[in-house]
Amino acid sequence: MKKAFLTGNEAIARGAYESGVSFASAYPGTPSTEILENIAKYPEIYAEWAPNEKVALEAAAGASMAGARAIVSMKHVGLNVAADPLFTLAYTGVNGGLVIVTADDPGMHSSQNEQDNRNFAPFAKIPMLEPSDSQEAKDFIGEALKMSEMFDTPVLLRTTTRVSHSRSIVELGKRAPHEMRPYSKNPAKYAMIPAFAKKRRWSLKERLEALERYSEQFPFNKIEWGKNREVGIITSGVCYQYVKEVFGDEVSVLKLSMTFPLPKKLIGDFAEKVKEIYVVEELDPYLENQIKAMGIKVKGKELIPEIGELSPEILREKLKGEKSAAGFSPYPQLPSRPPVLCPGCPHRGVFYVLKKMKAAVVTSDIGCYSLGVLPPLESLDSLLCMGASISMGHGFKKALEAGGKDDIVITVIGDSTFLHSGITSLMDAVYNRSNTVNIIVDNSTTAMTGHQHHPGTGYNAKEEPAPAVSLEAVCRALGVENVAVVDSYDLRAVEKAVKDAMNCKNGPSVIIARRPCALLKGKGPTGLYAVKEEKCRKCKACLRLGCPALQVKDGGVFINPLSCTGCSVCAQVCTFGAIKKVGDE
Ligand SMILES: Cc1ncc(C[n+]2csc(CCOP(=O)(O)OP(=O)(O)O)c2C)c(N)n1
Repeated sequence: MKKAFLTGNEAIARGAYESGVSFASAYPGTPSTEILENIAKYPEIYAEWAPNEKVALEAAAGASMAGARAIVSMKHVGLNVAADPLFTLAYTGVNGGLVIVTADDPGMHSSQNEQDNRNFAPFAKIPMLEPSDSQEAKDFIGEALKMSEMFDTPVLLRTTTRVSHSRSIVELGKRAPHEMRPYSKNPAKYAMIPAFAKKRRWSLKERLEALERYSEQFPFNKIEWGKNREVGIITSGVCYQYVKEVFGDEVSVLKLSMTFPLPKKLIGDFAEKVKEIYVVEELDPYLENQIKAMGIKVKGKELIPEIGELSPEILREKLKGEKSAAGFSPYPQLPSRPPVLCPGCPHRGVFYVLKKMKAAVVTSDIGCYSLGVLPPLESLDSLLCMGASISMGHGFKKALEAGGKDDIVITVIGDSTFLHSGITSLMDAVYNRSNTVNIIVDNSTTAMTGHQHHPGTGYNAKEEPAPAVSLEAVCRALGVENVAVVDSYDLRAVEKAVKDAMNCKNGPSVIIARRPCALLKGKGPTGLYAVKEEKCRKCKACLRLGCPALQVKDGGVFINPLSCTGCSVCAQVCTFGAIKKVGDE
């Protein structure tokens, strides 16, 4: 038996491969991104980046309807975007097995909110599995596909950051090719007009009852009897690892792997045999509330925090009263290092210009450019969800106008985010005649999640050439009359474009500030800039760019040659001509 040391995400990809999945779709989002990146490496599986999670799920639903085994993956907030097809998919069911992976981010390492997507399972009436390590992550994909086909239902597989990104040993198997199931026309199953949906609602109820019986037998829902039966702990996912690390076999544990529908009888049996029960779970009292509703007395959230990630240290403190001397951080003495835009980031100059503009508001979106909210750039006012910048700016502008004001409203959105959900917002601004200034900061990639391709980059998920959507053509086709394209590194051009757009009164303007991300291989700027000490007045105006290559030394500024990319933006900002390209003079 071959073994490998895999992350949860790599193991999920391996599980898809071994289980004969032939269609995979996703939109990137931490901590889920590497699932599709790894699936794309298998030539046997068709893999694609979709423009957003709703499209990804719908495409996977189509592949499943055709009879293929399909997988779709996304981060927790991605499931909000995909919620519309999700809820009705529970009614239609599947043909080939369909797994929906939702990767949650307790503690918000890389997210705008903290969301416990286990709640989606009972809400959408879809069964759910929760792996607690990489071996289970791989195995549960096979289990989920089997369950999906057996019960004619999509299945949710929910991970969290620590399962997605931690490595553990996985036994590898061979690919078991899956025969395409034949598709036969059946509108009563696949076309959810009310008359058909009403009937499917009843079969959905029967399916959930059957799934609950299945959950009682599901071998990965298991009791591990400890040395004593005074204390029993019910847990799932990564929390199972924390419980084992802290208590070993001191206590008895009911490990739930199928967390919807719950195996009520198994839980009841366990409860009868232990004296006191604790529910150890991250985020919401999801298990706790359901177990309490069964009439079983448990302790949970009165002891264990419902905000942020859990850890063995937190459990030790809350359940054993043992305080960790070092606190919860292994290196509490280290200063915190907030994230910053990279040296050479093309977004930096745009924010430098925006800070000078007297706009009533600059609504932003989600991407690397969100960092423009922080000092020293501080040019952004809002961040809500992907695609919200243009629509929020539109609403802001209309509200100002209703109050008799004509102040400037600027919006900022990335290229991947524009294609994800910004297009419809811009359509709204055109349709409803909003005089907003909309800047698409186009760095030709989905940088924030690690450089994934999107429909505008000219390449697909397998790095093969693909048709590239033209952002300017899309904007013009939507009816935007004022579309300008500028080089993000050219501060004068950016400033002129913004000022011109601010004077336009015939609907929304779009400025596409374009420059590839400086970290894209072979696409970044070249050269090196240095400070001419004799010309430097030590005014430190260049530090307002917040470029990590610019450092204070002996009261003046020094450009670290190891970090400088040669983007030239600092040289444009220096009014004394003290920053020069090395080799130019
Ligand atoms: C619904 C949803 N899906 C995915 C994400 C993760 N995510 C945040 S920003 C982003 C895209 C960033 O790309 P782009 O807009 O091009 O900006 P860049 O980071 O390249 O500057 C992604 C995928 C999210 N926050 N919300």
